[in-house]
Amino acid sequence: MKEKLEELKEKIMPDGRAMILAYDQGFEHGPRDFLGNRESANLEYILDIAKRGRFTGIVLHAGLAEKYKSEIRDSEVPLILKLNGKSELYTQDDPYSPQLYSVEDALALGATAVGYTVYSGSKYEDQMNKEFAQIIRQAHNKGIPAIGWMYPRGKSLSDRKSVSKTVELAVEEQQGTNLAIDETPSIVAYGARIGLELGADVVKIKYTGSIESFRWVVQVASPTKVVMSGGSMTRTDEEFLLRVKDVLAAGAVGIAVGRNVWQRKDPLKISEKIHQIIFGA
Ligand code: FBP
Repeated sequence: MKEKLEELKEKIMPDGRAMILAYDQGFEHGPRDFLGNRESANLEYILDIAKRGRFTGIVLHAGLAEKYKSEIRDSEVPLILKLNGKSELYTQDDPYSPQLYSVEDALALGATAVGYTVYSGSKYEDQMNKEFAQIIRQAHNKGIPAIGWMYPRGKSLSDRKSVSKTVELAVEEQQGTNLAIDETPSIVAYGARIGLELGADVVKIKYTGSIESFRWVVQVASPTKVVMSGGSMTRTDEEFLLRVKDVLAAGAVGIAVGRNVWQRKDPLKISEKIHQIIFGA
């Protein structure tokens, strides 16, 4: 199984680099994310970007993965099946994203890897830690990599009260910056570290605003690999590309992003530039 695990890691991270297209936003944010580029509501359009843009993986929930199983297989873009999810319609201070699918489901759909979101800091974090730990164990038993969307959030963070030493540090780090509390180095590093401690092969985390601070995050997550999450579309291509350069300079293996690619007028153009930065070609 160890060999298979290494082989599948190499598939989503050829030459140790990752360029993953995230497409679970239809569930997480809803169709509002598709309004600016309405073609993006269609998986065939997205799959074409993933294929021609030379992405090393595409993230989907099981519904689309099942409906487009043969198209995904024919595209040869590795499928990363997201096993949990929640909508934004019911908002609560402390989020919980329940497990909806299993590692077995992922294998049946031909997935190369599985993904799961953990909201560390939420009052439901124990439940998510438990689910993700179990998923990692099952995935590794089957020789399939597990990616953690490590997104600390919840009332303990948003209140910015002195509930923990980490939140105190994070509030200090916010001074004089535009960083949201969940983008501060202390919070992002803690989320990344939990991913490592749980056994994730890769953690997907937010950018902390500088190469130096991101380098620390990569260090505390190591040997788990780090990919940067995209966030909402930046004003210019250059702004986003600079972030990609920064995280690579800090030791990340790449990115796992969605809106910054498929919300743009010309997704293939930016994909080409991202590929150039990550793979040098
Ligand atoms: P983006 O690059 O579009 O931000 O996607 C990354 C992602 O992690 C998605 O996989 C997920 O649907 C979304 O962000 C979650 O966003 P939020 O931070 O708003 O919950």
